[in-house]
Parts: sequence; C-alpha cells; structure tokens
Amino acid sequence: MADNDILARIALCTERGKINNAAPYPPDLKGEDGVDELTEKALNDGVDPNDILTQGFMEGMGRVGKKFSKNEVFVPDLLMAAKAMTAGMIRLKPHFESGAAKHKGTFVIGTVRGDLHDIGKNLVRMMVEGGGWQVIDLGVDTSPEKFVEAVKEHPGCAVGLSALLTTTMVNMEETVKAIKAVSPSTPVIVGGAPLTQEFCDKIGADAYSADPQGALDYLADYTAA
Ligand code: B12
Repeated sequence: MADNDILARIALCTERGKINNAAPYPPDLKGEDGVDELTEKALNDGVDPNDILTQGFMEGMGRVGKKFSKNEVFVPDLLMAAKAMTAGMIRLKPHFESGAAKHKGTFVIGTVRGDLHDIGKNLVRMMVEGGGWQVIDLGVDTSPEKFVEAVKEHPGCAVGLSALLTTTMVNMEETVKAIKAVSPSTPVIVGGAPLTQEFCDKIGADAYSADPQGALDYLADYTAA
C-alpha cells in the first residue's frame, strides 16, 4: 500500500472506530485490518510517525469530532473512535518518547473539586489527544492546588476544567483564580453540561465550549496566535 493509501485507511478506521482485525465493530469492516495492524504496517514501511499522527489519527478524530458537534454521530461513536486511536497510539508511543514525533503542546485536564463525573471530561481528553496534544489527566475531584501544581510542572500548558454539578461550578471559579494567580497567561478552557459562555466570562476563564471539538478549535487558534 502506498503511504497515502495507508494513512487514508488509518484515518477511516479511526473515524469508524475499527480497532483491529479481530474487532467485530463496525460490521461493514469485519475481518479487515484496523488501526492497530495498519499503524504497525505503516511504521514497518517507514512512514513518518508524525504523518501517522496528523494524517491518520488526527484526521479521523477530527472528522468524527465535527460530526459529533453537528449531532450526526453520538457518544458511543466518539468512544469507539477514541478506542481505535488509543490502539494506534500504543504503537506510536515509543516514537514520541524517542523524540521522532512531536506533540503540539501539553493540555492539563480534570474534573473540579467535589465532582465525580468524568465521562465528558474523558471524551475531551481523548479528542485533544487525537488532536496531537500530550494530555495530563488529573482525574476527578481535583483540587485547585493540584491544578496549580500541574501548571507549574508543565510550563506553557493549556488547562481544561470540567464540571457537571451546579454545586461544583463554584469550585471551577476558585480553580481558575488559583491558576491565574500563579500563571496569568495560562489559557483555561471550561466545559460541562450546566456551563454557559456567560459563566465562563464571569469566572475569568478564557474559553467555553459545549463539546470537545470547540476545545480543539480554541487550542488551534491559541497555538496559531
Ligand atoms: C452519569 C451520571 C452520573 C454518574 C457519573 C459517572 C461518571 N463516571 O462520570 C454517577 C452515578 C456517579 C453520578 C453521580 C451523581 N450525579 Co450525576 N449524572 C450523570 C448523568 C446521567 C450523565 C452525565 C454524563 O456523563 N453525560 C454524558 C457526557 C458525554 O456529557 P457531559 O459530561 O455533559 O460532557 C460533554 C460536554 O458537557 C462537554 N464537556 C464536559 N466537560 C468538558 C470540559 C471541557 C474543557 C470542555 C471544552 C467540554 C466539556 O463535552 C462532553 C461531550 O460533548 C447526568 C444527567 C445527564 N443526562 O446529563 C447526571 C447529573 C449530572 N448528575 C446529577 C447529580 C445530582 C448527581 C449526584 C449528586 C447524585 C446523588 N444524589 O448522589 C451524584 C454526584 C456525585 C459527584 N460528587 O459528582 C445531576 C446534576 C444536577 C445539577 N443541577 O447539578 C444530573 C444533571 C442528573 C439530574 N438531572 O439530576 N452521576
């Protein structure tokens, strides 16, 4: 397979959530190689790991992310795409560690203090990872102090905060203030079902998005600026 063909196939399998040859999902790709085998083949054929990331995984995740924003696909589709990408990322990981492939930057994400909801936060994490960023996931019930520690540990990072409860939205405000106190230039993106742009403005966060794609779009604009 030519480089462009294999990359297009990796993008398609990422978008459709085809993990590997043995995976029965999606039914129309049953018995065909998935992201796992295709990534291995591409690396063996000498395809640049950066191209696998950008033209394979990021292309596929970008397509599914845009469809999700338009309600053309749903949470399970996004989860399958992320699973497929994760299978390929395991093969790419040694190349990132060796420095042969580069991340766009570091994104620290967590659900704020008192809040245990992580399904949406995990989707954002996977999409941003698929967008070529190194993601540090602080998990759920994350204190402002833990976010501040991570910001100090990863200079130049961007931060994403998730909250699903009206009662924990106040902790989001406290977290934004704590981050801005130690690093005013660190961009903070907020999201979660009860949030609004108005709330984002009120607590001094830099951006709000109702879905993961919005976070990626903001990060793309931020790095281009
Ligand atoms: C699943 C769930 C749970 C699970 C969580 C499991 C888990 N691992 O996450 C469990 C059972 C643990 C749970 C517990 C509770 N829950 Co609950 N839960 C839900 C439920 C049903 C779904 C949430 C969800 O995952 N949605 C799907 C994801 C994909 O959507 P999402 O989180 O909104 O994320 C999307 C966007 O918001 C955005 N996004 C999210 N985060 C971020 C971050 C950034 C940076 C960006 C850019 C975007 C972004 O991107 C995502 C993809 O589009 C909702 C009801 C509902 N239908 O929403 C209630 C709900 C959120 N829960 C609620 C409540 C009250 C509770 C409890 C207090 C119940 C109780 N009495 O014990 C506890 C609180 C525990 C705690 N301390 O956090 C209420 C909140 C009401 C309110 N006004 O605050 C809701 C709305 C139910 C209701 N109608 O009453 N819950």
